[in-house]
Amino acid sequence: IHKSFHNIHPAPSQLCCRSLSEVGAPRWNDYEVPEEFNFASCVLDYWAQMEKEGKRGPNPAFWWVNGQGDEVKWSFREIADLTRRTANIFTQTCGLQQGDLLALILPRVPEWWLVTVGCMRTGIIFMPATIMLKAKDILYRLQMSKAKGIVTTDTIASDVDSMASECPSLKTKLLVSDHSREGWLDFRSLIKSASPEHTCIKSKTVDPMVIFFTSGTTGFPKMAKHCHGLALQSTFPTSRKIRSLKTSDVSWCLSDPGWILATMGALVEPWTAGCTAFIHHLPQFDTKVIIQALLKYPINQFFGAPSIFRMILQQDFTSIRFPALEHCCTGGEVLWPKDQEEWKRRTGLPLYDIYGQSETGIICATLREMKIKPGFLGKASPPYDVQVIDDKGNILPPNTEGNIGIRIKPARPVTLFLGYEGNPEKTAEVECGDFFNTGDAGMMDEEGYICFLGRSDDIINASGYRIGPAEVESALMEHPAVAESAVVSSPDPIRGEVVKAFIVLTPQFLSHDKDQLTKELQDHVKSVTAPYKYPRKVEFVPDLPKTITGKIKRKELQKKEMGQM
Ligand code: BCO
Repeated sequence: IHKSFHNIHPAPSQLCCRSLSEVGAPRWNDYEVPEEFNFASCVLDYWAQMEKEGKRGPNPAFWWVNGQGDEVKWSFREIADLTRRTANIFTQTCGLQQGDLLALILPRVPEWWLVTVGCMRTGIIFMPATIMLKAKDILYRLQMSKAKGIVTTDTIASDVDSMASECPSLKTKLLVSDHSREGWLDFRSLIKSASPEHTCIKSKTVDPMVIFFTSGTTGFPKMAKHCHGLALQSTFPTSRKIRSLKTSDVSWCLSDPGWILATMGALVEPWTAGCTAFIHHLPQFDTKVIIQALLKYPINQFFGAPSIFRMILQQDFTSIRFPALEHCCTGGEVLWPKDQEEWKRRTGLPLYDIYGQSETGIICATLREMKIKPGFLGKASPPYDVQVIDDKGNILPPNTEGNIGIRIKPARPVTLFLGYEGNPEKTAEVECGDFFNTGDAGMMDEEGYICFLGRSDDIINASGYRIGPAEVESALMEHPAVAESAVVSSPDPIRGEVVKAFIVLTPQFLSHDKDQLTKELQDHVKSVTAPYKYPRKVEFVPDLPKTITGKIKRKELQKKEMGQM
């Protein structure tokens, strides 16, 4: 546990091409950093080559269904062809270049996978975001990033058009739709005529690849920038033991394409293993559809946030056997031991936990071969050296509560984000001595298992969504009924936590019906920002607790909410 990252970190070497000559999935050692790495050429094209040589089975690499009878199945060779075409659309038709930023706001449609790999091939930095974003969220992202391009769908395109004049950097708009739209390039038509000949860039492992927007306690989301090395983590022997995916597996990761969980769990991880990434369009979350899909399709690997498992367990069944399902994995929020037990009791399957952040990829995991310790996340996942630290960055002894930290000195792990783009102050804030401070409180036992004990700051994790209170408070303040508000986390039996707003009303709304006003404020938040952030609980209060300097004491409200006061 205490071994220094530096001592086990060999010198970078040129390894990328080596993998292509090996039989078996491309892999690097847990701490090996090749000088050059590109997921498209090193991993995806490898599997396409294996297919060509008859060394991979006939199961598809990608299998998409929409529940209405439509289905897309692609082999690795087809994906290689289609993503090369996508790369040519970006560089030849759109004139985008390596290092340019592209906003990627799509639901679970096959084109999301093409755009992601197309960006990797060209070195265009993609910025995934959820389709739930509203106009203001999108404007913020386009302006913050100075994105040169956007790929999105009909529902978002009109918002983009309405604010185009405020985004001077935005030159290219690509629409994924069956209809055309003035001023937009039609992705589905272009891909048919684009050339399938494209040479993947020779990216350095440390060259930027992707930016995830991630919420903080104050202000609006920050841009966590990752290099191509992020995708390297899934090739490491230890990471491969998390789910032990085989080429014959059918893996379903339910995450919305806007989150790092989808980039890693629904694309990088299954394709590194050469297996099938199964996707259900699922425009609306519906537990019954999930259960039906698990019964109908040969899905043997299932991955989603704990809330999804809890919601399935809410359904009226005492026992269920999903015919193909072998392994279930969860992450993104706290997994409670009682849900793990209940899932095992009713489905016969253990539920394995992983832990990570938008800044990190997977930090800890309970590998398939490890014993599950209920209430623990698992152990450090290489290349991370994870320690529980105090506020100065000193390593704490076992069974002592502190902050979960990742060692960054003397060497920064290549899978850790490069920093918050354009925000060196915030990047410096999360560094603590020789460690990156996750901001999560935790404890490690004598065996190296780590447990999660909550956030050290005000960030809310509601059913796996990381929500900054300031974002919700700012949305509430736009409503004339709100004089002041304070947003905190509130415990919830299904979603783990939900957003709760304490609201001081303006005088003219004091006499309004409170239930009606609650609904109006919830709808208001859903209409001005991504709806997953809306306060599921609202309490009207005469005033808010404040410090003598007038700062709202969120912590006090939080403690009250947790029943600790
Ligand atoms: O609850 P309501 O029905 O009142 O509201 C829901 C939706 O109906 C509503 N909505 C959605 N689109 C809308 C809209 N309203 C207006 N306009 C629209 N366009 O908004 C609310 C959405 O809330 P939700 O998504 O929390 O609820 P839902 O649909 O019940 O989904 C439940 C979950 C569990 C499927 C969902 O919460 C979920 O997907 N959670 C997991 C998130 C996740 O994947 N996190 C991982 C992040 S990455 C990470 O942590 C790093 C790990 C390595």
